[in-house]
Amino acid sequence: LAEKNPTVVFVLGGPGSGKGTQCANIVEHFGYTHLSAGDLLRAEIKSGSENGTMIQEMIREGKIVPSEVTIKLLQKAMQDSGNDKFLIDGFPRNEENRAAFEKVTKIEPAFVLFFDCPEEEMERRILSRNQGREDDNVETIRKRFNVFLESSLPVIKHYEARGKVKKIDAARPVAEVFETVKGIFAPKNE
Ligand code: UP5
Ligand code: MG
Repeated sequence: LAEKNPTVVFVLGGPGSGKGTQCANIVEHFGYTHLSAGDLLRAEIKSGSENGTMIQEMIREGKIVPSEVTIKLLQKAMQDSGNDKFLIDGFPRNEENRAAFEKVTKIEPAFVLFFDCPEEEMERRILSRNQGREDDNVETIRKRFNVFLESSLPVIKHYEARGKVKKIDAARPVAEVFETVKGIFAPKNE
């Protein structure tokens, strides 16, 4: 995989910050393949895999699934896609995820999109989503927020220190957020 020198963009932000929504827009305009780590894990539960029960329990508790599991799913999805440009949405979620991904894949992200959004707005969005996700209840949402602050923000800090983070005000309407996102992906012909 690394020999192909793929372009990887990590798309990070709190639960409900709009990662999936904006990734769908980016795919449409810029030819990336969207890989949501959460979606891959949920598909793994549905497929009845031997890890399914463990993954389901961790998601219900808002906990971070062991890196090996998530990285395997991401690698397979990257290989199967045939593409060489990826939006990796919702991963890495902690320093261990980040270090393991680099070690295993030898891939460094081109940059990191960080969707910054206040907690009240994220909670409002998740509670009105209604897609039957087992983690979309007030109790689990609180846990997801805490894990984000404690474990995921340090990953963003890591990349910030390396000048790789493009922070976006994600509290605005979808179309406005995408205007900003477009400016980051659009080729600049100066
Ligand atoms: N919406 C979106 N943008 C909006 C806007 N600008 N204005 C108004 N509404 C907006 O959006 C959420 C909702 O808000 C939607 O209804 C949307 O229409 C609306 P969405 O785009 O779905 O936000 P997103 O950031 O993708 O929210 P999501 O809930 O998917 O984020 P999480 O990070 O919580 O979920 P994820 O699927 O990544 O992870 C779930 C769990 O899986 C984790 O808690 C963890 O347990 C596990 N996990 C791992 O263990 N490891 C991983 O690597 C990844 C996940
Ligand atoms: Mg999502």
